[in-house]
Amino acid sequence: MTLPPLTLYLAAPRGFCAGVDRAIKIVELALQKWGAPVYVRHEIVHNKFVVDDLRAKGAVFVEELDECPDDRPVIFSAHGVPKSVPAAAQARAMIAVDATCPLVTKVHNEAARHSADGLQMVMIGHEGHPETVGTMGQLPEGEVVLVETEADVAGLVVRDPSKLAYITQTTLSVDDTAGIVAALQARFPAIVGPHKEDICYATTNRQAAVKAIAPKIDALLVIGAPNSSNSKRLVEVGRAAGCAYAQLVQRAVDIDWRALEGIGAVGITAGASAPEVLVNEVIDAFRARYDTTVELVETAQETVEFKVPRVLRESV
Ligand code: 0O3
Ligand code: SF4
Repeated sequence: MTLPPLTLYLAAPRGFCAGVDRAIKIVELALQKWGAPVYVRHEIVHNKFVVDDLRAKGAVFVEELDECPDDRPVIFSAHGVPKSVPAAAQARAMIAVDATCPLVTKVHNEAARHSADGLQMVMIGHEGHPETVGTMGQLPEGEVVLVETEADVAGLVVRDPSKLAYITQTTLSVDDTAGIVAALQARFPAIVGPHKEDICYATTNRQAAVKAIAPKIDALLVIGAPNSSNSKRLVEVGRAAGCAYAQLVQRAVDIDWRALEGIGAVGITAGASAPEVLVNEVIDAFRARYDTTVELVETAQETVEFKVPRVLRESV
C-alpha cells in the first residue's frame, strides 16, 4: 500500500525555553541533593508528561504551601509566586528553592521599582493564571490592576492617571498585547512602559516561527497542554496568520486524523513547556500514515541559558 504524500513544516524555535529547562533541572537536582520526596508548589511547568516524569522520580506536586510538611524541601514553579509564599516558607523554616524563570522575576522587580517610584501598576495578563497571580502578588492589594483585553482599558479605574506604569505576563500574544498597550497609551498618555518587552524572547520567537510557516500549511498542530498559556497563544497566532485548522494536542493520540484528510502540508510547533520527545512522537505518527517529508523552518536561533540557584550548583 502506498502512503499519501505529506510535508511537515517543523517550526524552529519550538519547545523548551531556557526558563523551563532550568525549572525542570532544579527539581531533578533537588531530588539528587535531598532525596525524595521533594515538594513542588504548582506544576513546575504546564505539561503533564514533564510532571508525571518528575513525580515518578519522587516529586510531589501540590497547589498550596500548606499542603507541604515543614521538614521537606519545596520548589516554587517557573511561573512565579506571590511574595506571601516565600515569606510563609521562611516563617516555617522550610528549605525553599525558587524555580521562577529569571525573566518573570525581572517583571516582579520592575513592578517593585515602579511602585517605589509612586506609580500604580497596570498588569496585562490573564486573570487567575499563576504568573499573573504571582506578579500581582509582588505588591499590596490594589497596587496592581489587571487588564486582559483592549476593551478592558476603557473601563479601567485608576488612582491617578498621571502616575501609572504597565507590565505584562511573559507569554502573551505579541500582536494582541501591542493593541492593548496602544489603548493604554491613548487613554493614559503618561503611562510608563517596560524598558524592553516583558513578553520574553522565547514567546516572541515561537510566535514568529508560526507566522513564518502559516502561509505554507493547511493545518497547524501545537504540541502543548490545555493549561499552557504560551501554547494556546501559538494556536491563536496560527489562526490569525490564516491557518483555519489550528489545534492544540498534548501528544500523538490527540490528533484528529479525520480532520486532516486531504491535507498535504501540516505545520508542527511546541509550546515552551512541551518536551521534544512528544514532537518526535507526533512526527512518527505522521510517518506511519503518510509518505512524510519533514522541512525545518528556522526563524531564529536561541542561545539563552539560565544557571540553577547556588544551593543546587554546589551539589553537582
Ligand atoms: O505561562 P504558561 O501557562 O505558558 O506556562 P508553561 O506552559 O508552563 O510554559 C512556561 C512559561 C512560564 C513558566 C512562564 O513564563
Ligand atoms: Fe521564562 Fe519565557 Fe520560558 Fe516563561 S516562556 S519560562 S518567561 S523563558
